[in-house]
Amino acid sequence: MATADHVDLERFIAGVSKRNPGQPEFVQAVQEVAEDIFEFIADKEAYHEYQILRRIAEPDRVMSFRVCWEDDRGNIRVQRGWRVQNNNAIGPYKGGIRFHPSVTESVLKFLAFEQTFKNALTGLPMGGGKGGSNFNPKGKSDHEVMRFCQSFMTELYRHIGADVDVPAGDIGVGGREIGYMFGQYKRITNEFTGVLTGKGLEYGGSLIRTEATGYGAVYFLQNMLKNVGDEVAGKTVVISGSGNVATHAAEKATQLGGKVLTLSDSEGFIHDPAGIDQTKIDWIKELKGRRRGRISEYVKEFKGSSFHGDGARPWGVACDLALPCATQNELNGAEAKILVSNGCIAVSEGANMPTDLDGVHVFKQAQILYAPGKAANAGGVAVSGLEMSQNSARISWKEAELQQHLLDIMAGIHERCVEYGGRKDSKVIDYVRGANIAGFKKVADAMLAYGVV
Ligand code: NDP
Ligand code: 2IT
Repeated sequence: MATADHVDLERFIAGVSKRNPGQPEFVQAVQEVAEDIFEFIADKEAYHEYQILRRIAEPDRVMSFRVCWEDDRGNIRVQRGWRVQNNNAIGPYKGGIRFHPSVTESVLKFLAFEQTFKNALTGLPMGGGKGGSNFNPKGKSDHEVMRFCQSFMTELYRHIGADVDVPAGDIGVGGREIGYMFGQYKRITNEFTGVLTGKGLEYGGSLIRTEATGYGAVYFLQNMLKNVGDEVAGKTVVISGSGNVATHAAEKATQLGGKVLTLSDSEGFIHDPAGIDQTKIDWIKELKGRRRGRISEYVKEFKGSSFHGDGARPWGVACDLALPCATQNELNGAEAKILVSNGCIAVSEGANMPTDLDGVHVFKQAQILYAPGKAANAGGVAVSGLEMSQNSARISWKEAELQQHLLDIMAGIHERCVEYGGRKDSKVIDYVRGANIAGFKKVADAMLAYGVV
């Protein structure tokens, strides 16, 4: 039945582009997934008949709202806020909130789409969502950030709930912002529920949530290397970003015996041939955290290192392992070629969609170990899922227990990728294909169970 629905990939992508004009990031994310799913579903009639891919690539709903706030000089400022609820077939919508001037509906739709597959891969019952605003927290006082967060939540609260949609942090949203937003939610609703994750430990947060994304991305790398009889110890590591994900990826890579050579921010990257060890990582955490400084300040503190400005990216520094942990499309096809030709054997994405489509094709063709963000950075949302469980049961698990859960969940995602990413004609696992198909299958089968809803 419904053979007319067997549209080819090109026509499908042309349709997605047409229905989502001016949304290149969203179209890119859908294309990357569709390239694998079309092959997988070729002989699976039910997925065609019920238009599963088409339905996953159409968010359940997108809310857009005005956010007014007053700056410290008394000026009234107007920002735009969104929540994209992509799919709740396997659990409440779940995904971060991003505050950055580059945030658009396209960026949040791509993130919510990716989140749907990522959350399915964790094995926990979470659907996919994402939200945010074009608000720029850089240079704002704590009080300005508080007023913005309160105003943002005053609109958002009506769309979320512990069993409906559970936001968390992302770029520009850390512990401070989650605290302000949770406080406002509680004030408006008079309810203390696990409506947000990434909360402070004093008010329902989970141990290791802060570390989980960066650690998880390195655990995934470790799993890929182990699968080919290799390890992190003794390897050089290039990392982009210097926020939550990047600093914790650097920390775990160092703990496992790797030598981290670079970190970056939007102004450029630092290169430290002596290696960015734990003392230096702690200094950076303080710099980028409480002091809200710039990565360029590193070279004044640590001799022998250099700063490369004008937004330069670290991919030209020769390395064995690479972890893009800053933002989307920060690694293009030409940079992917340089990494490969410099001998990089594995890439694990801490960020969401950091590699553009050309870069993905370069890594796939070179047959290096390449883990897409939806698999490699799922450790963060996985521990968010564990925070939800702890909140529902009104208990707190011990650190050792949570560390073991994180290790097991990352190993489980790796296994699912191997199961669906192996090819008869190659010994190399296609992790992109594995993640796409394993994530898709779980959501798709739940959607089939519901019929047309
Ligand atoms: P942070 O805000 O803590 O840090 C972001 C880092 O990336 C900063 O170093 C920032 O530099 C840099 N950056 C941001 N935007 C750009 C840009 N346009 N160009 C260059 N550099 C940029 O965010 P996170 O560490 O939490 O997030 C990093 C990535 O990881 C994102 O892709 C996010 O979606 C993803 N992720 C995060 C998870 C989490 O739990 N936090 C979970 C899974 C994925 P600067 O200081 O100059 O802005
Ligand atoms: O991209 C992501 O997975 C996150 N920003 C974390 C989402 C979450 O709900 O913890």
